[in-house]
Amino acid sequence: MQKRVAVVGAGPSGLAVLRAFETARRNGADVPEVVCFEKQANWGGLWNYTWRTGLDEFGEPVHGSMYRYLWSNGPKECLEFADYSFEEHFGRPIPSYPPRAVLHHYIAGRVERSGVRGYIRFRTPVRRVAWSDAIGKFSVTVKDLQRDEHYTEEFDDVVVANGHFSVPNVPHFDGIETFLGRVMHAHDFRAADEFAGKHMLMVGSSYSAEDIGTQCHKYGAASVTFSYRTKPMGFDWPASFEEKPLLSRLVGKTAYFIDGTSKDVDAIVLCTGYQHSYPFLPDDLRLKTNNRLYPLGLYKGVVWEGNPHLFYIGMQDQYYTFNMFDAQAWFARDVILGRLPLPPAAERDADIKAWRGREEGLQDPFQAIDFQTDYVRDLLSMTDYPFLDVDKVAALFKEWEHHKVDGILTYRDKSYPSVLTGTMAPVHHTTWMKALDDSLDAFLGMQEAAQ
Ligand code: FAD
Ligand code: NA7
Repeated sequence: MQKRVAVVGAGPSGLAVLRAFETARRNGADVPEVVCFEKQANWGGLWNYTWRTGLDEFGEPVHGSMYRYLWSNGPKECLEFADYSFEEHFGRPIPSYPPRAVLHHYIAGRVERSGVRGYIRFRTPVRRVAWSDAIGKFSVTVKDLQRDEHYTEEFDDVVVANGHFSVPNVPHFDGIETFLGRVMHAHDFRAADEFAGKHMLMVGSSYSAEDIGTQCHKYGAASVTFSYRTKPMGFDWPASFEEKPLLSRLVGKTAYFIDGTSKDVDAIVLCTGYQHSYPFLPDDLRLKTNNRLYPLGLYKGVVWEGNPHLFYIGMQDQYYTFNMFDAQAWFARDVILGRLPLPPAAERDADIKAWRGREEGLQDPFQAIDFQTDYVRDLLSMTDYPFLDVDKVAALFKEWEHHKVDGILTYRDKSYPSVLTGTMAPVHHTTWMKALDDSLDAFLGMQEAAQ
């Protein structure tokens, strides 16, 4: 009987898996039947923007954490798929920092061309995955939201690709319940316009704080205060920005910080990260980790230590994204196809520990970039994924870090060469601070106007 593989989620990670199997199939391999369950109505994961927050029309938790006016926070040249360049997709070179809709178009374009949409059952969240030792298979229970019916099917392998930036981590601060303004987590942030003229407090000091804070400034916020727990971001912020240590309490509209200083604010965005959440998995199959470069329990960051028929894609903290998901997907595919025999459990464990040991010694973002570069290189060395010059990608990531330090409001105006084609990206003729329309038409139209 033909083997069956279930994929949970049709975001960039799940789509990478579909594409990996389809590539093998088209090259003549005997591949399993692959079924991808996706709870949203379309593919693209977080890149599939929704205006909704809280629960969707079926009462399901809204997956989307992306907001309007979101532009890529890293150069597109660092995430380019090795087998599908931006130039091929758009028919011409485009600037280095596209807005969300443009990246969604690119992700979707590749999978549309490979014809994998038919493998996806949309509007079908996975509810339960159970392993049976007796039959050596998983039973996967899902809900067809449109029919309002559950059903269960059996699979030989399961690939978990449901993302880990959707279930918010929401700490409590004294007085927050009586704060006289709006409070939300970054997961529910949708548009900066409503905060024009407001004094904003961002709790957190990572990507969401930086990006939502700068975006509020771009759309007219009166001031942006960041509150950090461990260390400040330390950028050379313009005058209306300020970094404060941890928030200790709120009284009325006043935020007090642990250094005794205070600031009156109108709204608070808790940019306090996300929880890994796999409610459909039992404890012995469930990854439990914080957001980090090398979670424990996954051989090569992909194969579940306790059951090598279970795979996780995209569960690391991410410098690399789309092309790393591809490298992981090709690896998982080849393990499933039996092309890559797994070493004994003790060797797998030692390999995990070695990577984790190195991760624990990382001192700065540059070392972290090298770490993830080596991780991707390791995966690529084991499969036939097209050549990707990860050293060039790493060099671009490091340049990007320097450009952020040079100007946190101007780094998106820079251009980088494609690692695949060598073509230098054109400069977008509107600087990021002035580019208020984030639509695909505006981005590509502006591009035409510039030529
Ligand atoms: P996701 O994109 O989260 O996709 C997971 C999919 O699984 C979703 O479609 C979801 O509906 C589905 N799903 C979830 N649960 C179930 C279930 N039980 N059953 C069935 N389906 C399910 N990366 C970049 O490269 N550049 C950026 O600029 C960038 N900006 C970001 C901004 C924000 C605000 C966030 C939150 C992330 C950003 N990222 C960025 C990182 C992002 O994680 C990746 O780009 C990418 O979306 C991860 O893909 P994924 O498929 O692993 O997860
Ligand atoms: P991250 O990168 O996981 O960062 C979470 C931030 O939240 C980080 O600065 C944490 O501080 C902070 N945090 C977490 N808990 C608390 C509490 N209790 N109090 C104060 N601060 C806290 O998540 P992001 O949302 O920024 O980024 C995730 C993805 O979204 C990323 O890939 C982006 O591209 C977009 P710490 O430094 O741990 O002290």
